[in-house]
Amino acid sequence: MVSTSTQIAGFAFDNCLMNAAGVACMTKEELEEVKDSAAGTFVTKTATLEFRQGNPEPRYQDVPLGSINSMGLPNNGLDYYLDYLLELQESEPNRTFFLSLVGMSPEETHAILQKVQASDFKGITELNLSCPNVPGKPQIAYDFETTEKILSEVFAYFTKPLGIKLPPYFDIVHFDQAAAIFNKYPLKFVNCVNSIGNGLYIEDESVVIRPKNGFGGIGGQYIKPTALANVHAFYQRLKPEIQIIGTGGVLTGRDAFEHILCGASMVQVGTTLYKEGVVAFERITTELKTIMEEKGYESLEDFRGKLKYIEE
Ligand code: RRO
Repeated sequence: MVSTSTQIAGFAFDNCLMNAAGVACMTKEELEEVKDSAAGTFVTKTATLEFRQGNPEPRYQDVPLGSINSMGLPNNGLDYYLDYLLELQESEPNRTFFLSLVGMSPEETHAILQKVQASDFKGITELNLSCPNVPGKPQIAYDFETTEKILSEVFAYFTKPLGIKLPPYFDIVHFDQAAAIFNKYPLKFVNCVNSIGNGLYIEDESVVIRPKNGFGGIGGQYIKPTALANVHAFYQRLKPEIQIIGTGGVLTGRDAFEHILCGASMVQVGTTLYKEGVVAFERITTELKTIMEEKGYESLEDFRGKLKYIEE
């Protein structure tokens, strides 16, 4: 009997696969589809305090090895997602769902988190510190001073389960510095990684998305080695109470297996879900279970974080 069940922040999920924020999660209809698929749970599109139209279209493009996007944080506003999650708590009391959010300023982030804190929401909150696509707004988690200030202020009032969505880091010193900050706070998880920010994809002689003259976040096959490096770097550095969610380049069960081997407790699917639809969850789960069976693993605990190194 092979199981891909997992836990995050003490909540149980019957499958470790779910959507990545931004894909199949803008509307209740899309969220319902993920909820009723083989996925273990869902996360909402990152919500701001108010509705946002986002950047002009075209702003997302599938490309052969992945995707490029500059959506610009379009979303239906916090209340839309929070009200839906509060309804689900009544109709699906045995399941736990994720709410993604961030403000357009630190003040707005606090206003949103204070609303969530004051609400009856019993699920898990993911604070997105890594949106690469709002013109003039840098990816927050590349600025360690701002990140630390936000976290210290948030944990002065926020007592519900909270994790953060991170951008990919590319330097060992940055892994060390970021982990040292995160270890000071009662975070339940870090999610590695958001898209690799500000790539450029060209077809013939032109960019393929309108905003920012074609610059956008890269997802899919391109980013798996970077995602795995971030998952494992934080798995090695964070205190055990902070779990890792692995996101980036998950096309197959083998990709999910590698994320878990690097330390992930939950694995998110973005570009592949966009390209294939929710049937991807069943396929990837079956592929992951087949690998586990071949290796004699019954649960994720049997191999989570057990990446092997080449000894001297
Ligand atoms: O909406 C977006 O442009 C977007 C966001 Br908030 C994010 O976190 N990551 C991404 O690739 N796109």
